[in-house]
Amino acid sequence: MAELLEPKLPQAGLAGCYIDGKWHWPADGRKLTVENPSRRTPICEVGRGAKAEIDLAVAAARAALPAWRALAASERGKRLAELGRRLEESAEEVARVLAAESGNAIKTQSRGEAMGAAGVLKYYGGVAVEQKGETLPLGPGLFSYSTREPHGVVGSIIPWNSPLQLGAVKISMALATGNCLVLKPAEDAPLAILKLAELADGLFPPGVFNVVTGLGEEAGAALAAHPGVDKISFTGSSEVGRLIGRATAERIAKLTLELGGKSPTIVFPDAIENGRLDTTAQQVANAMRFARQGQSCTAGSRLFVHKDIWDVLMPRVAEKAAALKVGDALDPDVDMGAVINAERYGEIRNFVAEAEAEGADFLIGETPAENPAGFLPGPTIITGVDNSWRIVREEVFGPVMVAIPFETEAEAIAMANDTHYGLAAFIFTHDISRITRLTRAIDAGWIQVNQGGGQIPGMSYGGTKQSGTGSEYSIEGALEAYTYRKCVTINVEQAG
Ligand code: TXE
Repeated sequence: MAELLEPKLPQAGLAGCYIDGKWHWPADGRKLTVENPSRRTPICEVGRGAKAEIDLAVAAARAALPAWRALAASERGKRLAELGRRLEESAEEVARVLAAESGNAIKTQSRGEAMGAAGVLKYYGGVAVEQKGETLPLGPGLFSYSTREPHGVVGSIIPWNSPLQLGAVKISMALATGNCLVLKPAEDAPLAILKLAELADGLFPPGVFNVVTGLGEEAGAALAAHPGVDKISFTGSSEVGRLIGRATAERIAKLTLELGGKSPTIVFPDAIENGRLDTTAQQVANAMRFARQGQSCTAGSRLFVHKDIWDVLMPRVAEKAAALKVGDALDPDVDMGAVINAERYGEIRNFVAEAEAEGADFLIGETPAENPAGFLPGPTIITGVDNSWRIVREEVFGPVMVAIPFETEAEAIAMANDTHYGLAAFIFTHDISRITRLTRAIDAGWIQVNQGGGQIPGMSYGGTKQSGTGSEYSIEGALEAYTYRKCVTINVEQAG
């Protein structure tokens, strides 16, 4: 095994919350221990913020709002772009912290996430000036126009699967549009966000960007219910999404939800013609996000393969997945690291054990061990199931792909849409008519054809059905979700 890389922990690691431009220890001294899921060892302690810290952070954000929203959009953008530049410069340091806390391998995931997060900050830095309004031609006597105004104080709650990337998206969308932000990172992975707060220190006026670390049911629930928060942006489980929906509905606060998926990958015979078998198999494995332990809301976790190529394609996909080296996320040679915690590991284990007990076949993988040294389940591909099985219907959020053969295009579409999710889909074919039919027919916010890539700044990303509301990663998404239209009509004849 190569020598393990060591993370340099955030200086804030013993303080936790970043409120009003200062590091803040919860008054009662309560702490949370962040653990390394690859090794099952503690990394460091952070503050266990709760209602008191949320109150302070929201008050700081409210106080900072008038000056921040009045600042020229280009100036707000400049600061976001500078944060992106600082993150790029510190990418290796931040990536190590990220790998340690999230279990996402430094080689294949965490370095890319640090650079991707920097790219998001720089993109929104550049497009902040696009916060444009409209004019309405009402005739000579009237002048009517609209502007895009920030909602005010935004509360963002993010998960642990790609904390830095999601944090960068939430910070960028809120701040570019003139809102102030209180960010609540996941209790399992708050450290990369604290590193980002360190990098941001002094860049934004105090109170514009605040971080409150803590538990979901304490800090998260207090933020969602806070009367001083005008908008909540949440990424996480459907269960918590519903709770937050209720809390915000109570006071008609604005809400964006990104809640996960069970995305289909559909492969037609022509996708492996002309020497494309290997590339297609690799892209199918990429779409499944095996290298991120499948802990991705877009993961193409339901694979539908035309029966004529099943026997050729499936072994090659299995080969690609099995080639991933599984191990400690800070081992520079490892491709695939750990799932986040004991609870998630146990749930993945239950899903797989249940499928095994019900007679599913395993192309690769096995039921994960009961009490492992690190939460490293490894890639699993399950066959011999149909759309009625729990493992096919529910989001496993682990490196477990189910594969089902199909005969006709109509059958593939019907199975793909037979889910309450609608986030992403992956289609493999080179027939343009088929591509056009399928992209129209499949319910998903993001469809990729002949590739299994990641989100791109500038391209709106969000789901339909129970995958959520609103979209992220684009200026259009930010304007729709983080601003409201203010319309002004001036009677020019009367004016002056
Ligand atoms: O998420 P939670 P969990 C899905 C995936 C996964 C499942 C459970 O299927 O297996 O959710 O993951 C905060 N009020 N996704 O339990 O609990 C919490 O502190 C306010 C898909 O870890 O939703 C954290 O910051 N906030 C998803 C955040 O919510 C609360 C990514 C997410 O945690 C709260 C993650 C409460 N009552 C999980 N309870 C995706 N869309 O990518 C918790 N939180």
